[in-house]
Amino acid sequence: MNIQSKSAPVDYGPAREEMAAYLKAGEEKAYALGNRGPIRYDDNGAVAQDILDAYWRCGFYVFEGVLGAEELADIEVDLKEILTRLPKEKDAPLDAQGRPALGADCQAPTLFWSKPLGDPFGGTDLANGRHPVKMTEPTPAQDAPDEVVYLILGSLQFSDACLRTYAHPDLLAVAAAVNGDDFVPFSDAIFIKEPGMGASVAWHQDGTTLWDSPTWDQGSHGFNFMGQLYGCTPANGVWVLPGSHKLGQVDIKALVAEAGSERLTDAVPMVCAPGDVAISNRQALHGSFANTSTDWRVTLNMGFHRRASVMGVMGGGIHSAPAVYDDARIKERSRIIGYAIDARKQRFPDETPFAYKPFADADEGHRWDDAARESLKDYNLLDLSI
Ligand SMILES: O=C(O)CCC(=O)C(=O)O
Repeated sequence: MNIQSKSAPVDYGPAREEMAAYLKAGEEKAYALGNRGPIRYDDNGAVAQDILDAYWRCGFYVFEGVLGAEELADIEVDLKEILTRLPKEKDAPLDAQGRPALGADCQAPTLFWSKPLGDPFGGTDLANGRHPVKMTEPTPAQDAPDEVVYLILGSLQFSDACLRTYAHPDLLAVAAAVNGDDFVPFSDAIFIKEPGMGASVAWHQDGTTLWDSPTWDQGSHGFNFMGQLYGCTPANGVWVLPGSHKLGQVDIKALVAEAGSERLTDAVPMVCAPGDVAISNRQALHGSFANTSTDWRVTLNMGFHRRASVMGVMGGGIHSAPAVYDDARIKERSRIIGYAIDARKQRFPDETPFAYKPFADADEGHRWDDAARESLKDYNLLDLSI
């Protein structure tokens, strides 16, 4: 890893020792769960049933070694470009070199800022109040900037490399195995947890709309793939309460009170090497701590739903304006799958591309070119947010 960190070392303050013990114990528990390994298929070409079983048992799975060196190098090139194109400071129209800043001309929400090591959502009403408890906010180094970008939404419009990863054939095979052949997009993002600066994401469950549906089950609110450019550790990675995706809405305040801090008993980290991709059920209780470690975490989030979970449903309003999702909306938002498959085919011509059934059935092709790239501007206004 060769991107520079801007800040001096920091730690968790008075909780540093408890935190270190919690991280170590959590990692041991995570490795004992039996939910990690490469993506494997059975003799009929279906994703191995034991992988799916472990995913449904735990609510997450770590797929090891999915993204190869070439793909990671492409992503890193784009990441560095993205970092240099960020606004000079929050809401500035220009980057540090005086060029139009990334996302400055977008209508859709793109850049999310936080004070270094802060928790912008915890204990607020933001995002339908789904993050009820504020996380500890350790003290950043004196030389840290006032605010940093920790989340970029609509990320596939900013990086061809991320778009190509979105169409990784093994990942889309898993998407089909989990959400059905007619799976649809949800939302895409890059989480950036810079050493000594990266914000917390307070404990939450992602789903907002189907908890009381008569057809609710453990997969109703879909999942996120979390592709790791530099890997992730207990200190900077996402933690999950295993099995919580089956429980309905959990009482997060009660769990924190029971544990005596935000170090929830029984939660475990999703520990990944560079190129690993976790799949995380959106109903599972999850969150991440402020990154006081010396390691970068850059996660490509790629979310997918069952078509039946969004069709005819009123969106939850977090990622996009509330609307009832119909066939036309779903089709328009799904175009990006076609573009991503073609973009990947152009970059990795020897790989067998994923065949997305809804497009194959409709005999629809998508060509990734400059016009398609232009058409993706603000595509996340149409995120299928449930
Ligand atoms: O990457 C993180 O730190 C948080 C991810 C998350 O909360 C999510 O994807 O819903």
